[in-house]
Amino acid sequence: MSMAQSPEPLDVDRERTRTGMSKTALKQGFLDNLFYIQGRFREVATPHDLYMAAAYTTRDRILERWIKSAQRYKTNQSRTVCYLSAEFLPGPHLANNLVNLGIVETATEAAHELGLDFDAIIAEEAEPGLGNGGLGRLAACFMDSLSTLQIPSIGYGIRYEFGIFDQTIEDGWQVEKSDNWLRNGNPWEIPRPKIRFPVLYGGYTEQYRDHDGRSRTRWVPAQIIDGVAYDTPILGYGVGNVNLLRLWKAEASESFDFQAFNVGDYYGAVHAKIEAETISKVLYPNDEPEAGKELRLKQQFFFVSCSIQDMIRLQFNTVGPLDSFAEKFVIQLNDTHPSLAIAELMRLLMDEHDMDWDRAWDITHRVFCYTNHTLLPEALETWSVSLFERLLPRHLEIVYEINRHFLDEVRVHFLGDEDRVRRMSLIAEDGERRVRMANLAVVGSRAVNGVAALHSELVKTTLFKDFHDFWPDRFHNVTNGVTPRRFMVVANPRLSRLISETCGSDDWIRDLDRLRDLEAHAMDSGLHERWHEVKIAAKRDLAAWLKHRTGVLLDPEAIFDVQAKRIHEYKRQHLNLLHIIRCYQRLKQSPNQDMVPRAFIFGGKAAPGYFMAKLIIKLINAVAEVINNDPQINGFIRVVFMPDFNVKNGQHLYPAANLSEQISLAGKEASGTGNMKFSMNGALTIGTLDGANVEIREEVGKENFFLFGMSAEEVSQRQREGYHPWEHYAKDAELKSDIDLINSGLFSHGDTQLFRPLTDRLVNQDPFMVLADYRAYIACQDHVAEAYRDHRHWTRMSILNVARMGKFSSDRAIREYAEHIWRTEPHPIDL
Ligand code: H53
Repeated sequence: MSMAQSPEPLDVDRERTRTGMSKTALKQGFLDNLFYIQGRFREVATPHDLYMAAAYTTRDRILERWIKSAQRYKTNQSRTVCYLSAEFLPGPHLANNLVNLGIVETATEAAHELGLDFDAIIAEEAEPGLGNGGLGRLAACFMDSLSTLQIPSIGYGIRYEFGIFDQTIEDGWQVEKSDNWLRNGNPWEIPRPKIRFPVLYGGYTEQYRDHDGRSRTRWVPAQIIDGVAYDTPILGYGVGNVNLLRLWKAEASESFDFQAFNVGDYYGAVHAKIEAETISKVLYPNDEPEAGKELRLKQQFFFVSCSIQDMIRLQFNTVGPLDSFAEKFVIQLNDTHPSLAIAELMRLLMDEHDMDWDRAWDITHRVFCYTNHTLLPEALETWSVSLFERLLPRHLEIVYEINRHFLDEVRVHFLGDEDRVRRMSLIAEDGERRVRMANLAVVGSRAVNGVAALHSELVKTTLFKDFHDFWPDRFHNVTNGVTPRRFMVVANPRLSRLISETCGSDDWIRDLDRLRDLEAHAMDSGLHERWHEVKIAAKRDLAAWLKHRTGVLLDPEAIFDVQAKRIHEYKRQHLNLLHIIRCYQRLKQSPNQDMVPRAFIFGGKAAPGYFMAKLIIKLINAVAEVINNDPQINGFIRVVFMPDFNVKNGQHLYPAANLSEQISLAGKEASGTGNMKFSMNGALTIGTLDGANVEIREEVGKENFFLFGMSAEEVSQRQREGYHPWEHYAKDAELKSDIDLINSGLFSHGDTQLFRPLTDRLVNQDPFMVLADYRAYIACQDHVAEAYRDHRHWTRMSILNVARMGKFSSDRAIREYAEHIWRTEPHPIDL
């Protein structure tokens, strides 16, 4: 070999040393950070000190790329995606960043040589729970994919001081504990005290004439609060690109403090400070929130106003005049929570930057795009006009003006159809007048999308039918996806290694369609054996974790049947429970029958004010207590509730599941993303034709998916005909006896009333048609058990599930947004 072709490993070594990625550099960096940042030496360092030093060492390695990205984006004047979301659920950063930097092995070895337990260091990290569930986690997956696909982007949101509550279970009930995630410091964020914007509330508006004699509007607020930027770098996988997650913290505006001081009101000034800070104090813990809370509207306006002001600042810093704002930026609204941004951009362009209405509207409606995530009527945001006016008087005027222009167009297009005009109006006039945020979002955006094929279809034909009639080209579908870095590589290193070995490369991590290469090996018995071992190992890990946390011992040989997601009636955890009770009754009736052992595992938080959801948690735990302690059952079935399901704990669950429960009533779950995470980790799905389940089944093949239940079409037909749940209860003896067993007091120490609200609701109203799908569900579960007996066949199905999950990478979703909606290009940053 000539000198010119020096062997590759040497180059890699040299490069690693130069960029600080070598083992020696990592060790040195770690010890330096332990000493200079934490002020500790090895012998007295606490586990938290060790974690902080590891985090800073990792962050240091991201910073160079971050600065390079920022410089390059600025000189290129790159088109930037601004993802506005009231929630981000990134999960613990350390392991993910190590994966994306490509230094997991080096860091593990470095830690080992320093005599440290690397897994313990990683486990030390508290996760930023700045979201409730699917919507916030989707935002985090999208941030990962945007960076990996090298698309310049900024995620804008709120730096909640208290994220989603920590859940504990006491006497079977959910108990909420506040999540003080910043208590021990957050090594991943960089405060930017100079990036600070005033946010105005309340007061009144007035007309005045500017120096050219034009009539203008001025907003005289009653309160001003500052938003200060905190930046977290989001590194792409195997690339030099680092994008920004910019979260806003509320602080008292100094000018206001001084005013109070001047009149000697020291306490008043301090009080104003405390009040200001409440705005970013706590995340609302509802997954599909009901509108109405003043503080929530204040939060929404707070982060939206800071974010739009920041974009305008960036526009002036990079491109220049505001006329090209819609070329420089695209703003994606993650649900309606940030849709005030439409009115805020109009206000800033007109009132602060002298634009007339038509120019401002031309920019505004070219810059915004809106994603809808729900059809549930109770989750569609509206705000009472009186509250809106009190808090945002100028924005109400702007909303009215948008509405006036818009409804004029509607009237011309649909002559004489005043019913339609009423339905499409941004203001609901039946009863108390309310601002309809979803209508505002549709009118103010050039693209609207749903999050799975079925959902997007329903968006067009039901929720936004009138709008679709008017603007058919505005509507799109982008099926959700999840990042394989977090949910495969970080969560399931064993499976990831096995896949890479089987496929001969780890290219699948950036190109998930490459998982198809596994198909060629789906019959290979060597692979079957290893696949099974990987699954069993994950099940053992989970069993140990659950034993430690809950005291319940699971048999790793049993089917691990998992339902982990927010607790909500539409997701039908109680349908799952009815099946468990059925299994229990069968075993009691014939204890010697040959039943396939099952471990039923639940996880998920209930909104603190959602009584029925909390009662479902209590019932799960009550059923668990009886079954797990019944000597006749002898461990054949076990039930366990994993407390505090979040991103971190979920990482124990996905690798260990055999069966993934995706059993919402068809038409109710917009997409679901847990369904994708489980399937990517080799679980088979039992599910309805809801959300993305439809597409998962299409991809993995109907023979590799356990389908049951009514279709969305059948559901609406049943509803039209009139649905009478008590008929099912009366006709189906097993169903009746399962419900009666709950009412008997068996699960409640003889209390026959405790679960009555739940069983009465099922028998009398059953809004999510649990009883209608019960029989089909039980039959389908019987198929599952039979299928599990044939290990070879099951393993083959599991392999094929993973092999065919390529579509559900968030990289694919982001590529679709970039191509069809955003029209953005990658801007690679070389390593
Ligand atoms: O958004 C997910 C979907 C899921 C949907 C969820 C969601 C929230 O988490 C919160 C509010 C909301 O309107 C919708 O329920 O089906 O997968 C991401 O799109």
